[in-house]
Amino acid sequence: MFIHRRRGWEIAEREATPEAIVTGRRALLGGAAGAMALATGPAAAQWNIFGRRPNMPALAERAPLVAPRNPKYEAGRAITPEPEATTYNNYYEFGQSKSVYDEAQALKTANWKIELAGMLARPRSIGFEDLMKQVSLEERVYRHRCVEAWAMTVPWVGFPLADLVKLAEPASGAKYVVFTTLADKATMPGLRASWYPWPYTEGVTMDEAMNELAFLSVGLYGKVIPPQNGAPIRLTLPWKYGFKSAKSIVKITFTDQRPVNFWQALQDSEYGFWANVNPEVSHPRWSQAKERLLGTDEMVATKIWNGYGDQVASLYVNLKNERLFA
Ligand SMILES: Nc1nc2c(c(=O)[nH]1)N[C@H]1C(S)=C(S)[C@@H](COP(=O)(O)O)O[C@H]1N2
Ligand SMILES: [Mo]
Repeated sequence: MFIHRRRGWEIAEREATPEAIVTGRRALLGGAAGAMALATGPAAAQWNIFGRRPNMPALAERAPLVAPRNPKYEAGRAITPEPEATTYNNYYEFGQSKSVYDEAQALKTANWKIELAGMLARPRSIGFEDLMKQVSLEERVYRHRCVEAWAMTVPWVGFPLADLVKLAEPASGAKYVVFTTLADKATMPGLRASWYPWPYTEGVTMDEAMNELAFLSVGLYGKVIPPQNGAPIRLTLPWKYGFKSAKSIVKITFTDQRPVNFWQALQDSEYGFWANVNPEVSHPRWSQAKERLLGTDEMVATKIWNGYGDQVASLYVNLKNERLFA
């Protein structure tokens, strides 16, 4: 279980962890009792305050994957140090702590296929390598904002989601794109948490999928994406809370029905379909006004649409009655 020593300015990250809702274990480790257990128990030796092991194993070398940087997407703040972005992760299929990077090395990406399904003239399966031959890769530096109020700034390598949609040739009636991610019991210990609605799924509207910002990432920091960040291919939707950016995608479905995503299925009052970043709309259990930058732990103000309003605000002008920000 993830144990977190709290600083005055922080929300307790384990309270912010959606897992706390279902297990109700929040009370057990809250407050002074929790801090004491941490200071005296074996946990104190094993974890530092952000859940990272002090004696981190060396990370596996990754193959280079270099693509020209698209200068249009400069993030306006320092890039997060690579070891932070690759060792502080949310990937519940491998466990509920932030330190799943070593467990995640069990992910098998050889012969990866993505099923293209639903409202398509030609439903089919496409091999990852085959897909790579049909897209052109670029690098984009995007800000990432987790719903738990931590944030990072990452140079992703990938291609616009719009390019994949065009390649898939959906029927004109398709309104949503749904992403299903790998659920492999043999390699993913997190799947034993049977109260979660596996497999992890996410979805966006067709308009969102065609927006220039919507990105499919296959690399980061000039190298192939590691398992813990969603190898071999994951969504990157920088104006939405991080949980929308589904990792290790195995199926993409075009449909006219709005999907119910993983976190929404678990707790609709806290995690909805749209999940656009907005500092003024609090999570029911914490404020979204600020975010903690991985690496420096600096607290900075969160911006509406995570600062990407110029690109995405127009998508939502006719959707004022929707719950756009949670
Ligand atoms: N399949 C899958 N995708 C996922 C998650 C997950 O648990 N499983 N966590 C999400 C959350 S909450 C966040 S913040 C980002 C984290 O991405 P990172 O670990 O690369 O920073 O992945 C998202 N995609
Ligand atoms: Mo997240």
